[in-house]
Amino acid sequence: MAEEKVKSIDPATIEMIEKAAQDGALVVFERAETTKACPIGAEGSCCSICAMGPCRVPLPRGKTETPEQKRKRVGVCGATPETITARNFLRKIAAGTAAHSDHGRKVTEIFLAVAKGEAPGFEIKDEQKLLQLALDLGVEIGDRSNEEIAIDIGEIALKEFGKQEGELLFLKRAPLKRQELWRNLGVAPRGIDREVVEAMHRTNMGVDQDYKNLLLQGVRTALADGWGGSMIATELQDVLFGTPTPILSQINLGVLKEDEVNIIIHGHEPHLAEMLAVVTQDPEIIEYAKSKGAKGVNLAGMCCTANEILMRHGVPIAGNFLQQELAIVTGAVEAMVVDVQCIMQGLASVAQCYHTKIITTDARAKIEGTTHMEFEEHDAANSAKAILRAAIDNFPNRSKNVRIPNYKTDMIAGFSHETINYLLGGLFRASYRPLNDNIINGRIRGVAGVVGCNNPRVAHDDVHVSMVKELIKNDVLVLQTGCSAMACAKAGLMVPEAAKYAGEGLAEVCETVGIPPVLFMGACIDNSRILMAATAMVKDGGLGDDLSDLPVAGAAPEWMSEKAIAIGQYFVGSGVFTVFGATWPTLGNEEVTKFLFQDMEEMYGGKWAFEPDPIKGAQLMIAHIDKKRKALGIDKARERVLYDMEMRRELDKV
Ligand code: XCC
Repeated sequence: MAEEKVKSIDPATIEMIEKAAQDGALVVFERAETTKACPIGAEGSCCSICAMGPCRVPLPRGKTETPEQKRKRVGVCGATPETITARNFLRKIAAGTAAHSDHGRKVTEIFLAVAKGEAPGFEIKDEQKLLQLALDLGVEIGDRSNEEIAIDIGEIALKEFGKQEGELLFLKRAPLKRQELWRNLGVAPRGIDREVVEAMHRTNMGVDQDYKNLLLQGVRTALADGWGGSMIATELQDVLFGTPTPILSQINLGVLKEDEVNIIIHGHEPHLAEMLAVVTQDPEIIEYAKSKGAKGVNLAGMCCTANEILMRHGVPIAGNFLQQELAIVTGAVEAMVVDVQCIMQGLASVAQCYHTKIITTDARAKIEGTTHMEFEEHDAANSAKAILRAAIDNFPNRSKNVRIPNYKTDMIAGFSHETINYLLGGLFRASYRPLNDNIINGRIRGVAGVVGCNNPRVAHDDVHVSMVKELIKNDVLVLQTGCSAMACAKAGLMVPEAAKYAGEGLAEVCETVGIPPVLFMGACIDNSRILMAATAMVKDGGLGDDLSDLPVAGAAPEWMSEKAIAIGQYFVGSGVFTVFGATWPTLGNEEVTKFLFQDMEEMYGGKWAFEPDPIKGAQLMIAHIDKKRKALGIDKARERVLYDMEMRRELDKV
């Protein structure tokens, strides 16, 4: 008998998959078994761009292809497999960039409304960051009010989306050498929307039919995400809702409460979640919950919205992407409140087996068969209260079929780029110097960003956790966002005691500074924080003069969303070696794959790799880090790290 595939390493997930089966609820883990991935689409060899097809041009497996056969392996229009694969890849980047950037645009609109006094209930929380942004963007400070400054910043930010010429303003934050490289290659993005539109145009039938040229636009579009839409979102959210600082919380389905109204906020944009976090505390709401027989209201997050309110308020997280339906399976969730992105339509069908109300709140994302209550940011508190009341009204409908898995793990989150700066350098001399010094002296071998989704094609959380453990064991400090961060938080890697999993050098630094070896940096949009942290390392000196010189690497070992491809591409375009697991969407074409996996390194100093085995993936990253250490001339330092008393005392001064 064939061995049954491990679905998850998370016991709460396993328990709820079993309950779902008993209750007759069809969840993603089961659908992934019945709906097999299309092998031709998975490797990027299917073109559905026009109605002469869809055309399928897969590699003939196991046979050597003659030049004549290769000449005939084309679409009806004559598009070569290279063009088809590259077009598909670019479209993923465009979609991912559009998603992050439309989030950024929405935040900018709210930011402007707050500055103009048109969104009561919200206010500018981080004045220091506001002023820093004003300096970065050339906005006059003088004796103007925060609101006046914010209006100028908001208007400049909004223009970045529709700008037609020049280049995105935040590109100037990158190391000078990187900026030059982008300009020389012609990939400095002009305006965010413009790059997405051009990507869609160029991949339309009969336009750009040179795969290298298509992939060039791929980098330009992705950079408009990382150094554009995503960075604008993170920066303005921090000003509006506060820049995260370390905060203790808990994660996993065990954060749901038997005797309270459980509301899960799921999706990506933080404004509704922010307001819900505030009005959940309102005595009037708590009284209302009590009038329905509940002890109170329990708010918990899911996916990236969870990361946003975790980072700023310590609101507990119910789970990551693959747990969204399972939260409903507990039978204890009165409402799942969703906005945009990563929201499975399967929620609607699972909710039919329980009493849970699925409430959509954004005009851009409705789901058939669910309740729509649009969030009105100009009347945010009342809008949020109406949603809460609808959830509370549903509490008496809860059946006896409730089982909350008894699993939750402590974690520390809130490591913004600014916080890392303070933690390492101290409040009065905030700096990345101690990090750079510890990299140079070899206690820390390098830094890895491990990010991205869950994918039911691989064992849930296992790939993230195995990769991250391997990295920290080898003295690589890990920065995390998204569902990957949640996987490792559930596995207990986000507390200082996790230093026991780290190599000796990394463990010493963590113990001295008082940080975990794995740092939770926020939502996927906050991968821009990792770009800023890496840039700060370059600017601090001693580790080369470009991002591509740093001993760093990136990974998204369980990715599934197009957004992950956009993120990976802006890291590669910024000079970072980036490893993806699970599946890879160009494997059907050797030339395109070779270009991404090898040739890009010569152009950008960064390149892609695909490795589904997490340990091998981590080893590729470590080998890359060692290669960079050698190029910097600091490879010998690690051999000398013997931790005598003098060195320990020096470390204590950090
Ligand atoms: Fe979505 Fe952002 Fe992926 Fe998780 S990591 S599945 S994109 S929630 Ni962003």
